[in-house]
Amino acid sequence: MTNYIEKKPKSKNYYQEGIPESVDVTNWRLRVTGMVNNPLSLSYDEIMQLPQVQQDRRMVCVCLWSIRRPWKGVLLSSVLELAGVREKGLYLKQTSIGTPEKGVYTSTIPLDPALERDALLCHSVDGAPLPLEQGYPLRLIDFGLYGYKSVKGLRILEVTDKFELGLWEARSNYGLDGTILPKVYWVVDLHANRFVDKPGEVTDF
Ligand SMILES: Nc1nc2c(c(=O)[nH]1)N[C@H]1C(S)=C(S)[C@@H](COP(=O)(O)O)O[C@H]1N2
Ligand SMILES: [Mo]
Repeated sequence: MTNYIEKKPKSKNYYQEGIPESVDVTNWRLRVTGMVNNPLSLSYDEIMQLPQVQQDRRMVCVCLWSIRRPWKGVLLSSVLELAGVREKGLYLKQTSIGTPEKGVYTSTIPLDPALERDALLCHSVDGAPLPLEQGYPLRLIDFGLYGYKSVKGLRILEVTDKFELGLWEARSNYGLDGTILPKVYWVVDLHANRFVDKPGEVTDF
C-alpha cells in the first residue's frame, strides 16, 4: 500500500474531461492504430494475458507533488511489439474514453524514449484494479514525464509522425515535451518536500 495515500491530491481533480460514469470491460477495447503493421483491438482479458510486471515507480505532477506507488500492468513495448511499429522517431498519441459532456483528453509523447524508459500500461495499483477516477481500466505512464502526459481511462493509442498539442499544452504554459524538471516537490508518500536535482524519472527516493 502507498504510504500516506489518504493525503494524495484527489484524482477527480485530475480528470479534466470528467470521469466516465462506468466502464464495462467486456465491451471496452484498447485500440492501437496509426503507423503500425497490425492495428490491434485488445480486450481487457487479452491485456491480462500478456506478460505482467509490477514496478514501484514515482509519478510526478507538474503542479509540484509526487507519489511512489506499486503499479502493475504490461510494458508498452509488449503491446507495440504485437502491433509492429513501422519506424523510429515517431510519437504516440493517447486518447481517453471521455464523457459525452466534455469529450476526450489526449496527450502525445515521443515514442522511442517512452519505450526506453519502460513505459507501463497500468491496470492496477496498490494491489487492486485502478479505481475509476484513477484511470480504470487502463492508463499509460511514462515515468520520465509529468502526469499530464499520462492518460487515464485510455482507449486509443495512435502511432503517428505528428506531434499534437494536448489539453494542457494548449491551455497553459506547460512544457510541450513534459520531461520532469529539477525542482522542489511535495512527496506524498514521504510526507515531506524533496529537491529533485536532475531532469527525468525520479529514482533517488
Ligand atoms: N484522462 C485523463 N487522464 C489524466 C488527466 C486528465 O485530466 N484526464 N490528468 C493527468 C494529470 S495532470 C495527472 S497529475 C494525473 C493524476 O493521476 P492520479 O489520478 O493517479 O493522481 O493524471 C493524468 N491523466
Ligand atoms: Mo498533473
